[in-house]
Amino acid sequence: LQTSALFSVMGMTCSACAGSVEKAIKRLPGINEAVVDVLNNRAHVVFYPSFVNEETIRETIEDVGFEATLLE
Ligand code: 9UX
Repeated sequence: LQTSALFSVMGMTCSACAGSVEKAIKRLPGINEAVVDVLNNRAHVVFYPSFVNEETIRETIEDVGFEATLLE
């Protein structure tokens, strides 16, 4: 079964930023979809919780250089 998470991502100033966040998330195991919205500072991720969890995704976004908070 898959689940989804919504993150606040602060510090993205261009669409290439959003692209690099999406790419990093999609490199993780168990990711079905990642959509990063630079205008609204959000990342929506659909994933399989047996392979990856919210905190790993959050830390991955931070590793790219942005401040990420799990919203829901
Ligand atoms: Mo976006 Mo470019 O914030 O280096 S500005 S990727």
